[in-house]
Amino acid sequence: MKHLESINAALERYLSTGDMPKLMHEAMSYSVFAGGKRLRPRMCLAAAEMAGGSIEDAMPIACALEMIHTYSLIHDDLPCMDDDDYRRGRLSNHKVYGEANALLAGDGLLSLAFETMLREGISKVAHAPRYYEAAQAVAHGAGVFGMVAGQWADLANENNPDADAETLTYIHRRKTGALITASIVSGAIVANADESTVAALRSFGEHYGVLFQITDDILDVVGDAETVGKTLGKDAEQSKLTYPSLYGLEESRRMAEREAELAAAAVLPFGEKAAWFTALAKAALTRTY
Ligand code: GRG
Repeated sequence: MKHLESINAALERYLSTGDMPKLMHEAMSYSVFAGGKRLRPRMCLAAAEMAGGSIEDAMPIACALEMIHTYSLIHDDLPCMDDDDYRRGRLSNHKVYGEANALLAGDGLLSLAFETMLREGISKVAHAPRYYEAAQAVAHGAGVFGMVAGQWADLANENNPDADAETLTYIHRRKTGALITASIVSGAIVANADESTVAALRSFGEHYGVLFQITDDILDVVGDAETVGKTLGKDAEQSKLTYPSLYGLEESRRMAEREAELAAAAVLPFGEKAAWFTALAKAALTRTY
């Protein structure tokens, strides 16, 4: 898979920078190196590449995105949130290290993400002048305007009989879509892309985010737990508002196809240069994990 090895090598390096408690490092590494798809860092690097930028300049931002994503999964699995025993095909972090340590491992990854971007940015801004603007896009997608707000709204609407399609859209644009969009937008910005390129990639990210969430919801109903690597059927068990529960499986599949088309259309003007993104959107429709 493109860039996978270099992303993993950089993550190893960033996670081992400086002196920290051994068990804390182990708990953070346990989840980071549990075999995730590295979707967000790969999107960031692909956007930087498409916009003519350097992979090396984008790498700290790409890795920060994966650290933030991993922290969100660790926290989401905690008993006070989704209470999940399995993640990425193995026991979730709190099942191995205990709740308090899992909470801190997540906190550690979140702050290490920002420390990594800030530290590496000092040497990179000379050739990537918009480095900090890209880092700000990551903060925007991860925090109170993005993923954290989405998770908040998700929890707030559990067992809410009035939650409707608008609520579902609000939740997923933020919980899942915002960090995905930030991944691609930050990659374009660090590569000094012009406004129209950033806008086109943002539009791809927004449609891809919805597509990804619809297919995630579908997998929760019809997926194979071993392949997906987590407990399935939890959405229905927790009466969660999902695309299949609101629209049914068939209509959800149609909606996913529509979002894939819209995502591909957003990057159409870039032709062959955007081939990786077009293929990504197509592959999401048939993903099994
Ligand atoms: C705790 C602030 C906070 C947020 C949690 C990510 C998240 C928000 C909740 C996880 C619940 C969930 C199933 C979200 C749907 C989409 C999603 C983020 C799936 C997991 O991402 P993948 O498939 O995972 O990219 P890997 O393991 O491949 O990296």
